[in-house]
Amino acid sequence: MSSLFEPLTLGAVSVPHRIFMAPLTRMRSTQPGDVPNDLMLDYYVQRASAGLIISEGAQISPEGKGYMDTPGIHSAEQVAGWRRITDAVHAAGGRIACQLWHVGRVSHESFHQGELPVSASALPYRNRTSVRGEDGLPTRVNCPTPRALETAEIPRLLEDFRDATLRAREAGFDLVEIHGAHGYLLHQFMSAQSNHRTDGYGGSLENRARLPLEVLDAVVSAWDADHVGIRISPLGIFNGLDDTSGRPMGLHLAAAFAERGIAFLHLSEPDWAGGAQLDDDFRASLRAAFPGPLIGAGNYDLAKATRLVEAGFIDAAAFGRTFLANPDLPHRLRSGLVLNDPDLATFYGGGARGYTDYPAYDAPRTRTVTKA
Ligand code: STR
Repeated sequence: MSSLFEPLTLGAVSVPHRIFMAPLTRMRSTQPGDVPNDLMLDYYVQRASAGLIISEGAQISPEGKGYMDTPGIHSAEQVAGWRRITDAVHAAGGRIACQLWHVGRVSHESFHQGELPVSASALPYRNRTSVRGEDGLPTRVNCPTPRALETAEIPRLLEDFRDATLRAREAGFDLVEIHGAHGYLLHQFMSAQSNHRTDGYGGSLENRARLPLEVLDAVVSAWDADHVGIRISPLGIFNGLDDTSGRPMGLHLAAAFAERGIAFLHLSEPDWAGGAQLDDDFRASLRAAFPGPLIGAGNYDLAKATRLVEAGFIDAAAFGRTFLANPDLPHRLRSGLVLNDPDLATFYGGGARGYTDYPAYDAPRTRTVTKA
């Protein structure tokens, strides 16, 4: 039996095995209001056998939204919707973390009453997002050049993260995960390519790391370090952002996370989006900088997850597309069963098709064989 099937403790939460469900945007919340609904409840309950479910990104504020029909975690109605989901996941024996999301510039003015999305700096860049088209279906559009957040707006942003954390607690989540990856707001501050600020949040590597760490401290202050994790993607090109100082930034952050004793660090590897594989040297330095629970993710299969856990580089493996297509993934991996293939056409938006209709593996009934 591989160590993937051994229990693990992440801060305040103990899990029975190390096969996690990665955060996956599915764009199926109820409108208006970006409210989690019973279709989402069915989807998460079907996947409750995960060691830990990490929810799809939930925007911490209306400003933090970047895609059509993603759920929020900033209104009472949203909290009520999530509460039904977390109660049902717990009743099914599972655990679920809330991913706190602010997309920054990966957004569109149609989500903000014509106002521009915010970022570290007002730099033109090339990327696309999904908005509602005239037919009501998601349609891809170019992201506009954002406006730069004023220094005086940062305290309000930190307050939004604090409020969202309080709401996630109220909604019954076991943990929160800050989305610091994939070219969204916090990553836009980390990268010297997207951050040209001249205040205390730009310039040196320490300054570019300031906002992510202040956000982390704000979130911890609304709960405690034992309930807070963060996801980063130090290497790779995501959402029009190229981070050339990813290695030193990743190691600087990992050490700062370790100092704070947070529940986990979640590493998203570049190869899920067609990037290079992480090398073992970088894995070893990250592990040395962050001795706490480390979750790895990025187009893993069982062999890769097993190797990384057994080598001590990570403690748990999160599966995205594989979990999306296989609601009973831990059982299938443990028993070496065949896997369903994910259907790309139904990833984002729509209803039950390609969402709650992936079948669990039907174990063939044991036939009573009558001996002659
Ligand atoms: C990037 C990584 C992440 O953290 C969250 C998302 C969810 C929405 C995805 C996005 C992804 C990649 C680009 C997508 C977008 C929805 C529409 C957009 C696929 C996976 C485009 O098609 C350009």
